[in-house]
Amino acid sequence: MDYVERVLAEVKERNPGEPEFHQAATEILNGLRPVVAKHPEYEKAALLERFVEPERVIMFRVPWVDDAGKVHVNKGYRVQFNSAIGPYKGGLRFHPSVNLSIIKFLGLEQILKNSLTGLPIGGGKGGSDFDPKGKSDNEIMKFCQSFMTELYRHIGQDTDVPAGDIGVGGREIGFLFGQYKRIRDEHVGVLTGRGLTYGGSLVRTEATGYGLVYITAEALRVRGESFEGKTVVISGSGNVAIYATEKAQQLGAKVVAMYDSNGYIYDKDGIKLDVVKEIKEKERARIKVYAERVPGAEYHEGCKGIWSIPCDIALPCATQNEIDGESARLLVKNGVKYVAEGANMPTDLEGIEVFQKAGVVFLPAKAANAGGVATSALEMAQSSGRLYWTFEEVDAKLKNIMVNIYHNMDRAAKDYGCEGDYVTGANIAGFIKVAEAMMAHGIV
Ligand code: NDP
Ligand code: 2IT
Repeated sequence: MDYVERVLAEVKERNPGEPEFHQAATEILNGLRPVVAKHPEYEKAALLERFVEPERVIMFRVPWVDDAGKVHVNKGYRVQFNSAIGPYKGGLRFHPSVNLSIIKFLGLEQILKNSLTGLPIGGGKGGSDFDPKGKSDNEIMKFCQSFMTELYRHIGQDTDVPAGDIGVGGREIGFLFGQYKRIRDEHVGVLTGRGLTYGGSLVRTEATGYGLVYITAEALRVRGESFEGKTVVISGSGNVAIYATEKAQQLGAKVVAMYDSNGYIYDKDGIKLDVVKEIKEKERARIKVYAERVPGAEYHEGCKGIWSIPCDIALPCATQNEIDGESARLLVKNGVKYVAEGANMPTDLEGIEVFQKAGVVFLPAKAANAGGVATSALEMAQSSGRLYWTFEEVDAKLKNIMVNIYHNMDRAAKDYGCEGDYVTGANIAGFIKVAEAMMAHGIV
C-alpha cells in the first residue's frame, strides 16, 4: 500500500458515512501521487493526513419561527478546513440535502480551488439543511439572523470570510451581513457577494458563470476554436447557470437547454435569457414556466434527460454528481467535445473516466468555477483598501485569472507526465502552494 492508498483508507475508516467527502478525497489524492513521490519529506511530516483533516468543524443549532408561529430547528455548519495560505474562504449552502459529508467535500475542494486563483485565501465551507424554497422573505430573514447569531463568533475579515452557494444569493447575504454588523458593530468585508450599496464588488454576481466561460474559451482558443456557433447544454438555472449562459451567448454560442430540480427546458432556437432571469431571479418560480411563455420551447419532467441532447459543449452548473457514467457515455455518443464544471463535483468518478478516455476536453470544477471565489477575493481587496474598481477593471482581472488557471493546470499536467489530464493538473497546481506553506509552518 503506498502513501496515498494508506491515507485514503484512513479517510474512509475515520470518516464513516461521508460518501461525498470520500469521493472528493479519492479524486484529489490519486492525482497527488507524483508530487508525494518527489517529496518524501511530506510523508514524514504527515502532510496528507493533515491536509484531509479540517482544522476546525463547527456545528450548531439554528432555531427560527415561521410566519405561522411554528418553531423550526435546522442544523448549521462551518468547516474551517485549511488556513495555510490565507483566511478561510468559501460559500454557505442552504439546501435540505446539506450534511457534514457535503460541507467537507466542498471545503476540501475549496482549498485547492482557492490556491489555483493565485490569491491569498484558505479553504472553508458552511451551510444548513434549511430549505429556502417556498419561504417568505420574512422567514428567510429570521433564519439568516438566527444562523448569524451563532456564526458571527467564528468568522472575521482576517479569519474566515463566507459567501454564497446554492440557496444563498444577494438577498441572504444582505440579511446575514445586517445581523453580523448589528452584533459586532463593524462594517467590514466579513462576507463577500455583498450588495453594491454596502461594499460589494461589481462582477461578483456574474463571476462564476463568466469565469467558467472564460476558461472554456481559452481551452477552445488554444485548439483553434471558439464558442461561435457551438451548441451548449447548461444544467441548473441559478446564479452560475444564468451567467454562464449570458457569457456563452455573448460569445456567439447557442445555449439550448437548462434545468431546475424538477425538469428541463429545451429551446432549439436558443434560450431567451431575459425570460429565464424574470422567472428565476424575480419571480423565484419553476423553470417549467419558460415553456408556457416561449412558443416552440419544450419542458420535460426530470433532470437526467438533459444529457441526451446533442451538444458540442456541456456546462453542468447545478449540483454534485449530476453526470454519472451513463450520462457521460450518452454525451460522448452525441458528440460532446468540451465539458467544463460550473458546479462543484458535478461529474462522478466514472463520468470523469468516460470523458477522459473519449478524449473530451474536461475542465474540473476547482479550476473551471474558481472565478466566483477569485472575484470574492477581489471584493476583499477592495473592502480592505476602501475603494471600488469599475466593472471593466474587475472583469479584466477575472478573465486574466481564468486564463492563468488554464495554463497553470495545463503546465502542471505536462510537468508530471499526464498532458491533457486537467483533473490531475489542477489538483497538483493547487496543492503545491498549500503544501509548501504547510511545510513552512511546521507541525500545526
Ligand atoms: P443557485 O441556488 O443559484 O442555483 C442552483 C441551481 O441548481 C438551481 O437551478 C437548482 O434547482 C439546481 N439544483 C440544486 N440542487 C439540485 C439537485 N439536487 N438536482 C437538480 N438541480 C439542482 O446556486 P448556484 O448557481 O450558486 O450554484 C450552483 C453550483 O455552482 C453549486 O454546485 C455550487 O456549489 C457551485 N458554485 C457556485 C458558486 C457561486 O459563486 N455561486 C461558485 C462556485 C461554484 P432548484 O431551484 O430546483 O433547486
Ligand atoms: O464554491 C465556491 O467557490 C463558492 N460557492 C464561492 C465561494 C466564495 O467565497 O466566493
